[in-house]
Amino acid sequence: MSTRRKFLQASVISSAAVLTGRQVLADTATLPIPVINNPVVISTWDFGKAANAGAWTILGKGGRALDAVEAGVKIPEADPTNQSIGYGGLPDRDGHVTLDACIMDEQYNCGSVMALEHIVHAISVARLVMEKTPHIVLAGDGALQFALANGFKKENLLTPESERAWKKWLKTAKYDPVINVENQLYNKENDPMPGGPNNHDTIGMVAMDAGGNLSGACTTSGMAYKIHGRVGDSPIIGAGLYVDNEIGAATSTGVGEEVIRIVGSHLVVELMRQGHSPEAACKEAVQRIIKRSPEKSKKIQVGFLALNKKGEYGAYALQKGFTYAVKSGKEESVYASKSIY
Ligand code: SD4
Repeated sequence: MSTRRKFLQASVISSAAVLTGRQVLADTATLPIPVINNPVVISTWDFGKAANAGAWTILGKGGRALDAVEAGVKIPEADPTNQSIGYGGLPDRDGHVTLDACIMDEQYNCGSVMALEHIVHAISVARLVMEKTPHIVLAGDGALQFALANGFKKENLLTPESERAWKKWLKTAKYDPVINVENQLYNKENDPMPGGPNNHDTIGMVAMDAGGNLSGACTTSGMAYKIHGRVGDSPIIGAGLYVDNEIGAATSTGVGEEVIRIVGSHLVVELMRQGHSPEAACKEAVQRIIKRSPEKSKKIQVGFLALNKKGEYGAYALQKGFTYAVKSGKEESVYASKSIY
């Protein structure tokens, strides 16, 4: 290493250490980034709290963010009471539970599975696609075949509760995504989705480890009662999740079609690159959705959350009711996101 580079590295470490009272690991000769909160993990919705605790078993011991986000999102994937992710997820309109998931590390490595059936831990299949294949995305039968060839067990993901909800929905068979239940617009008497108000949710999780590296994971059974084969934003790198280790990471939840159109998570990261705080970047992305379709945006939910390289985080949603969970050495909290409406 050149003397100049060594000198720059030393000044990165010492200036960051002065600012934070802690040694920051830096391997590039860039401007000092005062890390104020790491390790830290953030994830979507109230159930993110249990997922964060799973991630913390790794982050708290100085483990890698990538391992932490995988371990974290596996918690709701395996939870049959969570009807929006993994085992117990609500099916598509034909009764198939189809999973979408993706994962991304600090070096732009990423892997994804789309419309995967019969495997509880879609996120682990996505990680294997990233690590063991020359590809990024495997879909449908090919993804299942790959999972089975790599030792994953074939299981029935449709629980009796989710099957009951689907059969109830079949009576009207009207595809009409419902905004999260806490939302003021949601009216139980008029529930357009008799299968249950929570017909969509997703876990998106982003984390920074003690070494200052970022990773993210996103996994879902997608929009309930969707057309068979429909893929949402969650397994699309840049839409449902994006990680740029120099800048930050972002993930999304809500009606995926609207997120895909604006490449939402990538947009949030790029806005942070331009100097926006995580919350301001998420707000700007939400406003982009409103700009395209002001009327439609009043009837759907989309939420983003983001973490920057300093360990600052924030979120923003279209509607009230979006919550997110945070865990760091300083706190374990669930916050209500700000929203436009
Ligand atoms: C999708 N974004 O499949 C997912 C579903 C979701 O809150 O997050 N709903 O479009």
